[in-house]
Amino acid sequence: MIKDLAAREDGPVRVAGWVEKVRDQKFVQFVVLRDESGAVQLVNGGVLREPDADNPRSEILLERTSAIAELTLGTFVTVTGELQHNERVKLGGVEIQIDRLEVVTSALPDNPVANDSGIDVRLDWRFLDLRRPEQNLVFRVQTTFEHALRQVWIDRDFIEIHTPKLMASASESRAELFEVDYFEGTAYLAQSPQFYKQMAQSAGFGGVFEIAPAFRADPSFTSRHATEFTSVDTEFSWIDSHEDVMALHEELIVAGLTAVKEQHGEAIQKLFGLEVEVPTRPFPRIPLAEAKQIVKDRGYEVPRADADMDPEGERRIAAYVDEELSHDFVFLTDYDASIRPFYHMRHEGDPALTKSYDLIYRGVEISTGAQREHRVDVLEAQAREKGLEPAELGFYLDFFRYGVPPHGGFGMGLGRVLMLLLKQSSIREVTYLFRGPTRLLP
Ligand code: AMO
Repeated sequence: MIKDLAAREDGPVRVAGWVEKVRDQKFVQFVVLRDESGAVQLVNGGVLREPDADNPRSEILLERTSAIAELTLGTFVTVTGELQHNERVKLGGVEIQIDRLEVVTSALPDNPVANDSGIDVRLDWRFLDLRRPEQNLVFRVQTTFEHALRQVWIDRDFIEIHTPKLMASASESRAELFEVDYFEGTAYLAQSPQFYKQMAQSAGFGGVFEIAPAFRADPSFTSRHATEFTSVDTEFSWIDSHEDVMALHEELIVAGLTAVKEQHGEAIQKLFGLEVEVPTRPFPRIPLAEAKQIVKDRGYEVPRADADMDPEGERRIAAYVDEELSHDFVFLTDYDASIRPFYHMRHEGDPALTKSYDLIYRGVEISTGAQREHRVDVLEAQAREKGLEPAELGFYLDFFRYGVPPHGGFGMGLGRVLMLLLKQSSIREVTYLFRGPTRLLP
């Protein structure tokens, strides 16, 4: 790997990578070669443009000179040569004097992705876009973040589950449901593993987690919505309230960001100009009604008093938390039952409020969590209240008819976390292959 060259001693080496830059000067040629780990400068000091009868290596030198002169950017080559440490070389302090350069696969000369290409061109040519070091880093960060979360779950003895993405009914709002032909009937793409992660509680699994695709037929073109996104889900038993869910949530976020800082802090600083900030625990908690009042007192009224916090409200409450409490995260708690799904548990003393929360990170909702209602009669009544007939919920209600412990969990959008962590303008930048209302390719 190219990144390991600096630690090696001078001497013969063999490297492979993509041609990133060519400087073809009269007496010397330079090539910058990149692989997924880094870049190195190659030098051809034996430039020969005309045959030289006195030079026994004339033919080899001529061939090498013209091969380098003809290299197109993005061509994949292998090179053997002499590694030399040289402090004056900015790129890693080493260079390779080329002995032999072999083109493995050449690139078309008209690379459609230039540095200033717009997001749509870059997404059309995502494989070329992903060759950029900052894009590569996004997915290394994602790998580290997911790994750290998995470690927390595994340390707590949770079980990883893989729930079906083809379903017979909706699991969240019916308005955002993708329908697919399914033999003689219809199936729906899972919007969330909600029902199945709760099923694991009735199945006696204790704690479960899943990191998997979720689908929402949401026609919006915002920077935070995708029609297919990666949902980070967990659910666990024996909780007293949504407080327990928030405590696990904090632990996971802190573990994820600590690992990202340790493993990629320097690279993130270099490529994104950002310091990774690991939040302190506990994260601030503000009941939704109070949060609305705070933003109102600061000059912004959430459009409908009985509605969810809108994006502007989220930005404003986050600004307040940042100013007053110096925190990037805030749990908005105790949402009105009228704006929450039927399966959220309500407060004993105040059934108009749910034991639920949204987690806001740098002004954007990244997660919803709650304690779930586990008493089947209450669950049925809450479903009816939302216009859902218990018969429609068939198998789901059965989970609660054979003994189920109190439980709760959350779902978190992985793309949103990455977007906010790396301060990117859109979820498109941090999704391997983005899916939106007008994008199904590549
Ligand atoms: P909710 O619908 O709030 O809750 O979704 C949870 C989180 O998933 C992410 N998300 C999205 N990300 C990108 N594009 C979308 N279209 C999109 N929709 C949602 C968000 C959101 O906060 N079953 C509950 C979770 C639970 O209670 O366990 C649920 O799905 O980051």
